[in-house]
Amino acid sequence: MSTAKRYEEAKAIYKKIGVNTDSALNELKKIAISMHCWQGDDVSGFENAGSLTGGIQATGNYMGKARTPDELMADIDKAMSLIPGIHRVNLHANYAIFEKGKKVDRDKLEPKHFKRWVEFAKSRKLGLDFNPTMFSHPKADGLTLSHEDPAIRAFWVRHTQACIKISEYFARELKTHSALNIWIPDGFKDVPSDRMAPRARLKASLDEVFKMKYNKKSVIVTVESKLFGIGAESCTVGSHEFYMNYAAKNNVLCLLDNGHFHPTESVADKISSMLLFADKVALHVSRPVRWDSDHVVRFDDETRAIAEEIIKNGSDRVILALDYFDASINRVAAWVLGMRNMQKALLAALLLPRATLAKLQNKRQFTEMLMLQEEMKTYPLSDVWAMFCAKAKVPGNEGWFDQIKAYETEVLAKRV
Ligand code: RNT
Ligand code: ZN
Repeated sequence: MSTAKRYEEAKAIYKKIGVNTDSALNELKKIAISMHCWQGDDVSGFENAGSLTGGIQATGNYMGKARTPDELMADIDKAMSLIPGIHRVNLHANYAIFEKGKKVDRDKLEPKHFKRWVEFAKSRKLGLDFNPTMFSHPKADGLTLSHEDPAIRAFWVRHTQACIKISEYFARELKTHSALNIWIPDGFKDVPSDRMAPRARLKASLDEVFKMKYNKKSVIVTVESKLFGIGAESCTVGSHEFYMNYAAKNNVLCLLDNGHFHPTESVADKISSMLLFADKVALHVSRPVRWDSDHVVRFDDETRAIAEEIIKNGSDRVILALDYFDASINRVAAWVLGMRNMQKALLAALLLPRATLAKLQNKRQFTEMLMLQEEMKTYPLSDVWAMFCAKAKVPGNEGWFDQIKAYETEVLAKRV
């Protein structure tokens, strides 16, 4: 059956329960997801900095990892060509592109080091988001913005400020906001005897960063909390409570990464509470498997629950980015999978009879509410998804994987 025919039938089925599939497709088209550049090369960046540090880890050794800006950009292009819609790219500061012999340290980074990224984004109509890189560096030895040594703290303060200026440049050039996310790896392997001093230093360092003037409309600063990292199991300085309070008092936003909480905590549940006290909330959608493992985002219950909250509370209030790095599978496919899964989850949420479900809850008709929530799971989502992909001229089913296989043989396998 043709995609159009399937869509017409699905449309009628959804219409019976009061859901308009045409508006769902229009809404989905408007949602830009920030695709993280670091899935393409296992968070390596272009500084030849050596191994990944900071308590995060990309495991696996699949062939074809991008080694240069050209390779990474080509891989991003390939991935984006298989993802419906126009999205954004999330860069890290260690993806600066230097002219030969003109490498500078991270506190000296300037917009010009990201000119090629801006050209890349401009010609593809993509927005750019940004992240200071406070790991994989000699001055990031367990602590950064909360370091005991004022000189090291000052270095990372300067780095963060340099990044804010680069974000301003992105926003100016690309005429869309740039989200600037601050995450630090700071923490302690074993139980610290003083939790207050490092947190006080982090607070003072952030205050120092924000003494600078920047365009608050174009640069949306977010702060990302974490529960633990490898080698920082007993205490992370930038905990959720720390940043939730810091954000509230300093007019920046919280970023919730769903790999950064206790395994049974639900980030989906947190979104409405955050949005009652802030204009927006930022997310790193990831997939923690028993720990903050950063597996590829699946179309699973957790992602769907997050997507439902995004849709119910207004997608314009959520700064949406993905964050995972799986080096054990084809990295381009990993991007496509995660992005398409996030979009499918958003579409599933858009296709819920939200008003009816809310009414059932209000009237305490919990049996009927449960029944309807469950029945919705087997509604013909795939027929609507196929139409969304067809409109974007992207394969609507596993057909996209043929292009990954060809790219692997023609491009990735030759990177030896
Ligand atoms: C680490 C955080 C952080 C990083 C990226 C590379 O636990 O999730 O967001 O994944 O900055
Ligand atoms: Zn994250």
